[in-house]
Amino acid sequence: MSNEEKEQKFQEQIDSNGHIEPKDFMPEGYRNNLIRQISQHAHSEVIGMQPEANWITRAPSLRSKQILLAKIQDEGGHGLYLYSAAETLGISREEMIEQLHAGKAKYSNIFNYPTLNWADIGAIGWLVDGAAIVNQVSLQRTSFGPYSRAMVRICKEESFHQRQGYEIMAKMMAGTKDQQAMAQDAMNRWWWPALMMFGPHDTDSPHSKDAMKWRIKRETNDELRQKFIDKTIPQAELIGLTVPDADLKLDKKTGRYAYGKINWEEFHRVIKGDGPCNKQRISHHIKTHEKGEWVREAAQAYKQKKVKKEQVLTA
Ligand code: BYC
Repeated sequence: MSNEEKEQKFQEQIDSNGHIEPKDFMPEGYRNNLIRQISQHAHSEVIGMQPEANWITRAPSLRSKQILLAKIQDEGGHGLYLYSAAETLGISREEMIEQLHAGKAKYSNIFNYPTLNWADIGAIGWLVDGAAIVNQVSLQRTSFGPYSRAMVRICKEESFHQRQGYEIMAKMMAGTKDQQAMAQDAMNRWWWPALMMFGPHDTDSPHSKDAMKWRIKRETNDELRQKFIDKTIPQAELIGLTVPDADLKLDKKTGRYAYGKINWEEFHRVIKGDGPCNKQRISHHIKTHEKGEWVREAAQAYKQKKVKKEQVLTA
């Protein structure tokens, strides 16, 4: 088959909602777009453990500590599924980590903001995992098989994360005046960065056109952001939180909310490395990665020993 015929067959497979598997033919642009997106997704899961881990020792009860520990462990697991999915495209985990440490690979804007108090843990679960799940439910139908299957597993855990965050916010809103003020303050600080998680508007999103044609993305950045807004505002109102956007307006006919202007200058500054916590997040990752070298070496040595033993037994 000529390259053109292969590309046509590839696109037909995608258009008929089929999956592309690692050993199938794929255009280089498809492979590179996926490596970029999946590795950045994996880095987000792992870097996202840091702002939450900050509160494990200060969780207000044994129950909340157990829940937070389980959630953070889940995030680490999500990162591992995703690194494995990216590795099937021909990049190694070491290369992906190097790109992260060198500032060549991005991770979600949202994890460059600090967690100042317990209400922030509620806001992350409710808003950040809430935004992530809207995006990830859509990605369950992505065209690349290993990414799609990883998303199915991840979504099951993500909905529990969203609920634990909402529970924290609901409890605080049913508490003292000080607790209510803390919850509202967390809402004020996390709302806009959560909307930015969906990426630039469709008209300013360079990767969207190819990603939609190849069904890597099934819905656009703006479509997903709108879904998140429409589903989250009633949840905020139910527990008495005010959404910090004076321009919010419900269109009663469609059930959709018009919303105010997003500060894209802030978004671009943060994803280029100049957010409140970028340096701290990367230097912590580098330090922990270096400290963990003996674990990787031991795992490799164990694997080699096992392979040798199997070779002796089957000789
Ligand atoms: N943050 O052309 P565009 C979680 C970049 S973690 C930073 O629209 P695309 C959790 C983009 O990379 C879940 N950068 O790109 C974990 C591109 O730059 P490059 C995280 C962003 O890829 C722990 C440029 O802007 N979820 O749930 O078509 C605790 C142009 O953008 C962002 C995912 O990662 C951003 N928000 O669309 C708690 C979802 N947005 O690469 C919770 C998977 C854009 O050219 N990813 N950029 O240098 C996606 O769905 C897509 O990659 C995006 C962006 C919708 C994010």
